[in-house]
Formats: sequence, C-alpha cells, structure tokens
Amino acid sequence: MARRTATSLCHWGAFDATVEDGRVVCATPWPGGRANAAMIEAWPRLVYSDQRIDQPYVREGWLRARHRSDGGGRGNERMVPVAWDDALALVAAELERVRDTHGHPAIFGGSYGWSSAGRLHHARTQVRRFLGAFGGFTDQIGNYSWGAAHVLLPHVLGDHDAVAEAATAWETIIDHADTCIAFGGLNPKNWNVTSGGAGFHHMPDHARRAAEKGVAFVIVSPVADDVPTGIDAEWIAPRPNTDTALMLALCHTVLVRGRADREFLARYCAGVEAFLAYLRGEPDGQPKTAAWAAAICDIPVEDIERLADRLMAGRVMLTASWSLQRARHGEQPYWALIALAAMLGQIGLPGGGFTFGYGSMNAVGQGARRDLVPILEGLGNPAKSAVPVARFLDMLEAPGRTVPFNGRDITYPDIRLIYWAGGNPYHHAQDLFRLARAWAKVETIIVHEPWWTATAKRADIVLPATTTAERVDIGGSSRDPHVFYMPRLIAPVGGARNDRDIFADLARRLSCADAFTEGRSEEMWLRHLWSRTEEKARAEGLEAPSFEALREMNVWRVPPPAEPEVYLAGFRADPKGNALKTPSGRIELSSETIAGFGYADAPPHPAWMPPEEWLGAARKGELALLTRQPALFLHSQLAQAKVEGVPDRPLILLHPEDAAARDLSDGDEVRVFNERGTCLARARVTDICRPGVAAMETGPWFDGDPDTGLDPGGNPNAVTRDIGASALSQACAAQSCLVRVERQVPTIPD
Ligand SMILES: Nc1nc2c(c(=O)[nH]1)N[C@H]1C(S)=C(S)[C@@H](COP(=O)(O)OP(=O)(O)OC[C@H]3O[C@@H](n4cnc5c(=O)[nH]c(N)nc54)[C@H](O)[C@@H]3O)O[C@H]1N2
Ligand SMILES: Nc1nc2c(c(=O)[nH]1)N[C@H]1C(S)=C(S)[C@@H](COP(=O)(O)OP(=O)(O)OC[C@H]3O[C@@H](n4cnc5c(=O)[nH]c(N)nc54)[C@H](O)[C@@H]3O)O[C@H]1N2
Ligand SMILES: [Mo]
Repeated sequence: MARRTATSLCHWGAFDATVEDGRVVCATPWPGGRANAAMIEAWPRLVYSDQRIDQPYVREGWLRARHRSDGGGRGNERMVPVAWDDALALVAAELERVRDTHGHPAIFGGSYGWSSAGRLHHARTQVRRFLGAFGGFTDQIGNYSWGAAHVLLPHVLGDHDAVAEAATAWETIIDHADTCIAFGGLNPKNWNVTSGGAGFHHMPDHARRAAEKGVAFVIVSPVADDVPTGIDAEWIAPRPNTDTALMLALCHTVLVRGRADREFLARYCAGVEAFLAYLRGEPDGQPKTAAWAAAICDIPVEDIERLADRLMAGRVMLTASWSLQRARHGEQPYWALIALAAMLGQIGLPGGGFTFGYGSMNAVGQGARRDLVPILEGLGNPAKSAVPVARFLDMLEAPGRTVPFNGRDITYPDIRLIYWAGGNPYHHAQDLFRLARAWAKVETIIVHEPWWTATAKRADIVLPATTTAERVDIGGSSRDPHVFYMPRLIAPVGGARNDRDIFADLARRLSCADAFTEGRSEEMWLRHLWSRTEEKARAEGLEAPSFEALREMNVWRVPPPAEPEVYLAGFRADPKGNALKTPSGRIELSSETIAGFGYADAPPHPAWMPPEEWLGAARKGELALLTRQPALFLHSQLAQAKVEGVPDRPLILLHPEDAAARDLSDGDEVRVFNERGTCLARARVTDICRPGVAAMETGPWFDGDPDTGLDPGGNPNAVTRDIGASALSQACAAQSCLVRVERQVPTIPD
C-alpha cells in the first residue's frame, strides 16, 4: 500500500492530508496552525462527496432548443451527460453567438465567489481572465464582505485599506489598550476562516492574552455569543441596525462633556463643524443625546452613559465587525465609528483608534507582512461593463435601467449569458425566489463546479471542476505570515478538470489562447508568480526561497515586520508628508464629494436614518432576522461534507419570550417567512438573543420551489431583501430583514 502525508491549504486553514493508494483518507490541522479540526477533518468527505459532478452535463431543454429553451426548466429538467469535447464545443459556440448577436456586455462573468485558497487556480480570477482574453464581459464591482465600506472609505480615509488589509496589530492592544469596544462583537466562529487560508489562527490567543493583561472588553451585539469563550465581557444588546445611533450618542456625550480632542480634530480632520452641528441637533432640531439613542437602540440610557465613561478613560480600541455595514445605510456605522475615534484623538496610537473586522475574520491584526502571496493578474475588461456586485439580480430583472452608484450612473446591460466559476449565487444573493425568476429569463447559463450546488443544478451547461486536492498551487493570506506550496494530492476525481485547463481549451477554440495562457503551463505559471514574490521580498530586504526550495519546504514562514502595525501611525506622525488621499488630505468627518452626489440615503456626514425594514418598524409578530456566517462551513462550502457538530437541521435562535408568544418550544420545526418567501428551520430557544431578534446561519443549500415559495433546505436568503445599502455603495444589505416565525405543520399525505 502506498501511503504518504502532505501539507496543503484551504480557506479554513492549513492541513496535513494522508493519501493511501491515490485516495485522501484523512486530514488533520497542520500542527501548530490551530485550524478548526472538525472542518479540516471533513476534507475526504468533501472530495468524495456523492454530490461530486462526474462529467459535463447539459440541461435537456437547452440541448433541444439551445438559447430558445424555456429557462424556467432550470433546476427541474433532467441533466444529460455529454462528452467533454461536445460540452466545450457548445460553450464556445454559445459565447460566439452571444458576442456576435448582442456584444460582449451581454456576457455576465463577474462570477463572485470564494472558490479555492490556491491563487493560481482561483476560479473567479481564471474566468475573468478568460473572458478578458475573449474580448470582454460584464464584471462585478466590489464584494459582499465589505461592500458598503469599500465605497465609503475612500471618501473618508482616501482608500479602503482599513477593510482590505490595514489593521492595528493585536500585540499593541495587549501592550497598550485599556478597553476594547467591539460593535458586532468578536465571535470566535469567524476566526475559523481566512481569505486565502492561514497557517496560524492567532485570534483566540491574542484576545485571551489581552484579557489576561487586563484589557476590558465590551461586546455590542444583539446576540450574546459574539464573545470569545473565556473572556468576561460586558454585553450591550441594541436592536440590529442601530449602532449608528449609539455611536452618535457617544460622540455627543464626549462633545458635551468637553472631552472631544479639539487639537486632533483640527489637525487631522476635515468637515468637523458640520458633523458637530449635526450632533448638537442644529440642522434637524434633535441633539443626538444618550436618551435619544437609548430609545432607538432600545437599551437603558445608563448603558450608554457607562460606555461613554469607559471611552473617556485610558487607551481605547474601537472595532466594528463587517456585518454592521452589510445593512441598509451600512456606510453610516463605519463613518460614525471613525468620527467617534477621531473625537477621542487616539487614531494612529498603538492599541487605540479604530480597526474594522477583528471579529470578522482570522488574521485581521495579526501583524504580518503584506503582499508576499502571489496573485494571478487579470487582463482587464475591454468591454468596460460592470455592475455593483450585489445588484446583479436587479440587473437581470431590469436591463436598461439606470441606477446611481458612487456619484455616477450605471445602466444595466441586457444579459443573455451567465458564466459562473467559483461562486454560488444561490448561496450568496438575497431574495432567492426573486433570483430564480430573474435567472429564468437568461438565455444560457454556464457553471463550473466540483459539486451539484443549487447553482450547478440551475445551469444549462455544467462543467465539473477539480478541487484543491487535485492540482498544484501556491496559496496564503495577505494577512498571515505563511505562504504554502500546495502539492497535488490525488488525481482528478471522476471526469473533473482544472478550471484553468477548461479555459485554456476554450481559449484555443476561440482563438484567444495566446492572450489567456501567455504560452505558460501550470508549472510555468507558478514559477512566474513566484518570481514576482521573490522580487517583492527582495525590495523589502528579505530573501524568499527559490521556487524549488518552496516546493521542497512546503511552507515559507515569512518573517514579521520590524514594528507591529499601527493603522494611520504614519499619518499621525506627519499629516502633511503622509496626507490621506482624500480631497482635504485629512480624515473627512463630512464630505463635500458625497454632499455633491445628493443622495437621500447617503448624507454628507455620518447620520442616523432608520432603515425601511428594521425592528423599530416591525408590525406585530415580526422579528429582525440576522443571517450570520456559519460556524462550521465556509458559506455554502462543507454543507455536503457532514461536518461534526453541525446540527442535522438549520437552527433559528429565538428568545424565550418570542418563542412563548408563538407557542414554540426548543426543537420545534418552524416556518420562517415574509412576503418574499419561506424557509424551514428548527427552533433553538435561548436567551443569548435579545428579544425581537432571531438569528440563523447562512450556508444551508437552497432547495426552493419557485411555485410554492418554500425552501425546505433552510437557506435564509429565501427571505432576505435584495436592496442596496444606499445609492452610494449599492452594497449587500442582508442584515436589514424582518420575518415571522410559526410552527411548521407537517403536511399529511392524502
Ligand atoms: N444573508 C446573507 N447572505 C450573505 C452573507 C450574509 O452575511 N448574509 N454574506 C455574504 C458574504 S460576506 C459572502 S463572502 C458571500 C459568499 O458567497 P460565495 O463565495 O458565493 O459562497 P461559497 O459557498 O464560498 O461559494 C464558492 C463556490 O465555489 C465552489 N468551488 C470551490 N472550489 C472551486 C474550484 O476550484 N473551482 C470551481 N469552479 N468552483 C469551486 C464551491 O463549491 C462553492 O459552490 O455570501 C454573502 N451572502
Ligand atoms: N466560520 C466561518 N467564518 C467566516 C466565514 C464563514 O463562512 N464561516 N465567512 C467569512 C467572510 S467571507 C466574511 S465577509 C466574514 C464576515 O464577518 P461578519 O460580517 O462580521 O460576520 P457575521 O457572522 O455575519 O456577523 C458578526 C456578528 O455581528 C452581529 N451582528 C449582526 N448584525 C448586527 C448589528 O446590526 N449590530 C451589531 N452590533 N451586531 C450585529 C451578529 O450577531 C454576528 O454574530 O466572516 C468570515 N468568517
Ligand atoms: Mo465575505
């Protein structure tokens, strides 16, 4: 029996895989890396899942009538197995037809999604590169993770570094902070995951060390489990979507108590007066007092006063999870947090100021050197067509409609063909029944997937892709100090092929192979990418291993930077020399640029605006639904792999009062519904939710029937609303959602 062990990587951590006779038989966390063992151990079940797609398939109706088929048949009709050669011929011919008849923008290829940690075989990068080589497509702008911040922050801080990469290192919190106030909390489940994959899951350690050092933690969240185990934190539980009001009241309290750092505001900030006038209530007659916010947030005014006292004592780190901005007016809590930190005057000091996302993903604030993980460059998009990522459903519904976005107008193209590789829109989009209706209008849908996900099942042409285990790659996270050489563990399962090889083959058929492959094989690409890492390292005075040495050693441990990162320390030290890239060069507490856009839902300074759908507007019986990242999946990934510890049915957390009002007990099967749809779940009655709030995990596979509007699979995006955070960012606003919950009465067959 041939048996070997090798180290590889995925978004949920580094792992050692044991391979026997060409099969992965076991996977365990890489020693010392502290990845979640249950998630890692699921690897063999993932690779050999009965949901693996064994060969290319074409939907029966499409095979018969091609682009004139009834798109409503997607997800219902039989999928007909076809040979690779025939499938690729169909894809190539269809791309040419759509291009020739409707032009490049009619091909939608933004293909949002996470796919693999390996950077060469990252499917989304590959499909966009391929469609770029083909001559262009309609792309997607931004992401679901921090879409509102992505657009707002450049206006306020000059770039979006504060969500993408920059973060004050935890080491400095341990050494310098007295208090850490976490809006959206620090839920340790989110530390199971790092974009690109991490060699070390540092967060639990850092948080524990900070607590041991005496740093006081305050968790502001509607759900009490948003705190790392073992940390004794104060819990403040506002209504969802109201953090902005709370932050503004804290700003107001600091201001009226004469504790605003005037010197900091004058030197480092612009637009201060307009913001302070708003706090005082000059434009609207409403001072943003603690009592004002207490009513909006539905928390005791004393909680706000006490929080303000804490803010005004010692070194304070303010943080907000990314979830806060995945909501209607999601720009506002981020801007308000920056304003609050500016008023405290500690921005740019170790352990102080603000950092986004400590509670959202492992590796934020790990203090690693940046940008030494290679990434495959794109080819640009000659068609220059793109829509905000979370507006793609809107786009499919309303070709030709013009929508505002960040100071310009975007006219939706008329999409005839969707090409998705490496993402799962039937996981990530909101209002999935509405998506199903819009999806049916498209002429042709092509999907690459290793598994029969809800999206693959709803495609016309499905091409089976390999997994990470079946190809060589290099991976790592730009925030983690490791780069991994990821060896091929096994031969492709069934008839699967690498996304890159599929595209190279298509590019040959479409006469754009030179542009797509640049004449490089897989190994030549890896060597090419690595040579650029070596160059970057050299520029920093580091010696990266050669490609051969990396392959030999499997992991390069990147030395830490000389000093732990302190976000905006350079700007604080020299505000002229290190001016921000904002119009004023300073932190903009109000923005003339945004004022110039004139958007009703994105005012020129941080402001409280109630969303249309939130707890404060709930009718009798409605609850605010939070749809949180799943603890033991990566989005919809791993749902097919039976991870130990995952309940057999999706849960909905309900406060005992809310359960009692519906005559529900723990364990009851319930319908979660609103006018958009229904999904099924099992009630978990618990006082960790504040009253009025229900919480579900994203990730269960959508199995909804558009005729009944019911998803027995329990995907909460069956009920979330598809609306932009605002005209400014048009970002995902899934966290502003009201639902009803009632007992699911089992249907009795006649
Ligand atoms: N209600 C609600 N919705 C949300 C969120 C929320 O908080 N609430 N969060 C949002 C956020 S932040 C995100 S990032 C998105 C995540 O949305 P997605 O990134 O779309 O979710 P994943 O399930 O990770 O989808 C990745 C897909 O790629 C496939 N895949 C894996 N490896 C490969 C490969 O090598 N090749 C190919 N071709 N495919 C591969 C996987 O099987 C999977 O189907 O969801 C968003 N949706
Ligand atoms: N295990 C695991 N970890 C992950 C992922 C995963 O799929 N699985 N996905 C990763 C990805 S792609 C991303 S973008 C990040 C996302 O990171 P986040 O968006 O921060 O993650 P969430 O779990 O959606 O939200 C964090 C917490 O915010 C709280 N919350 C929600 N709404 C509000 C609100 O209005 N106010 C306040 N104060 N609190 C609120 C919820 O209780 C929730 O537990 O997670 C990453 N980490
Ligand atoms: Mo995300």
